[in-house]
Order: sequence, then C-alpha cells, then structure tokens
Amino acid sequence: MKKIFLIIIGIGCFGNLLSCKSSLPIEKAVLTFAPEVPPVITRTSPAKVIVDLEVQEVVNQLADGVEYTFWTFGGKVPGKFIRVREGDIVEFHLANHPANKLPHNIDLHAVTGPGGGATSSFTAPGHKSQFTFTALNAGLYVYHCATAPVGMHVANGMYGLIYVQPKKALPKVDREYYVMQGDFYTKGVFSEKGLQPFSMEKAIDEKPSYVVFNGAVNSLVGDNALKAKVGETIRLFVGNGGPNLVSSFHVIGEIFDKVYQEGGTSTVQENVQTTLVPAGGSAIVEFRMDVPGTFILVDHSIFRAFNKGALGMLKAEGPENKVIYSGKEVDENYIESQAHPQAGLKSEPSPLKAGRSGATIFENVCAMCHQQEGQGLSGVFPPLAKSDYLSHLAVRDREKLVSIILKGLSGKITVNGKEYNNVMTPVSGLSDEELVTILNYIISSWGNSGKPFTLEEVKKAKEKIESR
Ligand code: HEC
Ligand SMILES: [Cu+2]
Repeated sequence: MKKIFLIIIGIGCFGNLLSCKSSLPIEKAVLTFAPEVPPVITRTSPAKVIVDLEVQEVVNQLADGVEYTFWTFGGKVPGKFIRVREGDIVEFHLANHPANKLPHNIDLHAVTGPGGGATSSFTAPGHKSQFTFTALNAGLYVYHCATAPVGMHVANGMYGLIYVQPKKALPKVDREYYVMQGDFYTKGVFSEKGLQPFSMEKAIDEKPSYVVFNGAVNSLVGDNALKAKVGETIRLFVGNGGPNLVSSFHVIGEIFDKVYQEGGTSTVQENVQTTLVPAGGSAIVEFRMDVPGTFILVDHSIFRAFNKGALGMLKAEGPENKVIYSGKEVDENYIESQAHPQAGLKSEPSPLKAGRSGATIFENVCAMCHQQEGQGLSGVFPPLAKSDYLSHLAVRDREKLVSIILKGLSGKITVNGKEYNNVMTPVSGLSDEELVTILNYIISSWGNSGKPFTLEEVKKAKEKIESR
C-alpha cells in the first residue's frame, strides 16, 4: 500500500515540477542579523526551504544621539541574511507588521521572475504574502523593497543579502561575516542630534549625510568590532544597499587574497586592495589574518569613512609576526639641516617668525581647520567664533588655552552644545609674541570677548606647561 502511494507521487512529480516540492525535504531557513552569517549548508541535494521575513518600521539609532525611523526586513538594517543552496525551492513568506504604516514588498536579485518577487509580494500592513521560487543561480544577491517610492524605501534601510550557496560550496573558512553599506539622507547634517526626518531633496541630489556599514555609525567599532584570531581565514559577504552610492570597499592593512567580484561564484580575482561594490550589488572577499591588530574597514571614498560613518573594525588577536610586520623600528629627530631644500618653500627668513598679525596667523595656521570665519566644521572642527568653551577658558583657565595651542587637544569636548571628539595637533613655529597675538586675536574676534593676554602671562604659562 505504502509503495503504491510513493509511485503515484513520483508520477505527479514528472508532469509538474511544483508538485515535486512535496517530495523534497522541508526545512526552515536560519536567518541572522549582521554581522552574523547563517551556518554553511551541508546538504548535498535540494530542499524546500521556508523563509519567514517580517517587515518592521522601527525607530533606532543612526549615530550617537541621532535617531531615525528605519523600515526594515526583520527589525534591523541591513535585513536578515538568508542562506539557501543552489537548486533549492524557496517558499517565501513576507509579513507586514500590523503596526506598520505602509505597504511593502521584496525584490530578491536571486529570483528569476518578474520583479524578483516584487509583484507577488506586495503586502499591506497586517497582511502576509507567499510566493515560491527556485534558486537557479548561485551567488551573493541583494534583496530590497521595491514599493513606490522605491528610492525612499531603500533609503530607509529596506535591503539585505541572500546567499545562494553553490552546489559545490566555496572552500571552508574559519569565519564568515555579513557587512552591508548604505547611504542615509537626513534633514540635519551629520551627527545633528534628535529624531531626524528623511530628506527627499538630499536623496535626489545623492548627497547623503551618512554613509554607514550595517545600518549605523559605529555598528562595527569598539566592542562591536568583528573578531578574529591570527592564522584564521575570513570571508566577508559584502553588500551595498545604496540607494545611491557605489562603495570602494577596502580593509586598511589587509590584502584580499581572493575576491568573488560582484558576488559571482567563478570569476576569482586574487590579491586585491579595493573592490568595487555597486549599489544593489555585492562582493565576497577572503583573506587570512597574518598579524594581530585592528584592521579598519572603509569605503575608500575616504571622506565617507572619516566624516560620514563608513568605518568598521576587525580586531585580530594572537602572536606578532615581526617578519611580516615589524611595528615601529625607528623614531628619531629629523632636523632641517638633514632635509632636502624644498622648491618654493623658503625657510629663511621663516615666515612663521615674521611677527605676523593675528588675522594672518589665523589664516595661515588655524583657518584650515576652524574655517575662515572661525565658524568650524560641523561634527569635525569646533567653532572658535562665539565658542562658549573658548570664552569659559579665557576667564577660568587661561593656561589651558595656551596649552591647547602649544600641546594640542584631544578627546570629547562640548562646544555650544555640540560634541566633538577629534584631535587638534600642537601648533608649532609660533614665537612667544605671535602666541600672544593669536590668543588675543581669537578672544577678541567674531563677537568673542576676554581680557587680553600679556607677554609675561603667556611666557609664565608656557614655562609651566613645558615643565609638566
Ligand atoms: C589640524 C586642525 C586644527 C588646526 C590647524 C587648529 N585646530 Fe584648534 N582644534 C582642532 C580640533 C579637532 C579641536 C577639537 C579637539 C577635540 O575634539 O578634543 C580643536 C579645538 C580648539 C579649541 C577649543 C575648542 C573651541 O572651539 O573653543 C581652541 C581654542 C582651538 N582649537 C584653537 C586653535 C587655534 C588658535 C589654532 C591656530 C593657532 C588652531 N586651533 C589650529 C583642530 C585644529
Ligand atoms: Cu518598503
């Protein structure tokens, strides 16, 4: 009796591929949040894989003190990582949380079919949709929402990665991680605090205020850094949700031993420094940790890394290998008489010693950071104009003010209610007279006021600072 039943199923399977689903083993896909990746699939034959994904509209941190309403696949940006195997039949369930405000859908670049699933998955809040596809092509694919206005849904974080593991799996590595870049468009400038609305204008102009990995500034920094041990092999599944920017993905201090360009499975490039990850595209990169240390992940369009958030870390622990990398071997004085004379740069008489006016010193030395009118650069260089920090020091701690110029300043400070955490390097080459001049210039310009410094006061402060 049992045998006959099986035969009947077998015949049905011949005529109609879909009814074959019933003869495949059924499993539920393991989904993970970045930077984790679901485990390697060890099956050697296809399965019917059930994917359950829920769209959630959530308020979360975009940066320290900056909140944003993200639209997500699963509750975070990027969406949950999906892993299936080439040849699997994927039964996809998309749920739209009842508390959401908008309809959504999903376009998976791994789908062969209209809209990559978008047309079959349009789902109103409080509804669920289902469609099924066969994972015909192996590779690393982006998925994203494709509901109008598409750009806005993507800009709000509606993207993630689906990896269709090839029948012959890629060589085993010690660790796999999920890293996905995206650009964000807020009404306020970078690091402006509070709940930030989406700016359609900036999005259309392709001028993001944030470019980040894994949905937030610092999502891969400090305690959240990726971890590895010396001697291990690492595979990064790198995606770019865009919506606009192309990523020049680079890991400072590492060379990618292998790159599966554009997330394909066979074109392997070796020994690559920076790989291009298109918007709506991906790359798989592999390397071996040869030495310990902190390796910085960046979009090498470098202002994005240091001024917009596209910076992550991979921390490798383990024994040093001084042959591969020595660390600093020499740090010695290099004085003017040893240096080659530089064309166009006269050193005699030194322009730094010429007794310049305050305005000139400011323009020559300080303005490149604090800007022409002393207004600073938001989030990077604090203002000197109307700076409450500066006027406080001019009254309460005049020695500190002298020391900022002589010794520099680093660490968190708050100027006019905004936080800065940057480094001012010591200013060298000022005579004592010029030091007095520039101090008096900054405390009396742009609406600042304070008691003028005397040469005697500055000399005394300098002695104290230098004897510390
Ligand atoms: C290379 C860039 C750079 C240059 C050049 C520079 N600064 Fe700064 N300065 C900074 C940064 C960055 C900070 C904030 C440091 C922090 O976050 O801890 C700062 C902080 C300050 C502050 C305290 C914060 C404030 O806004 O009141 C003063 C005062 C200041 N600088 C004065 C000067 C003066 C005067 C000069 C020129 C003689 C100068 N700086 C040149 C980068 C620079
Ligand atoms: Cu959407």
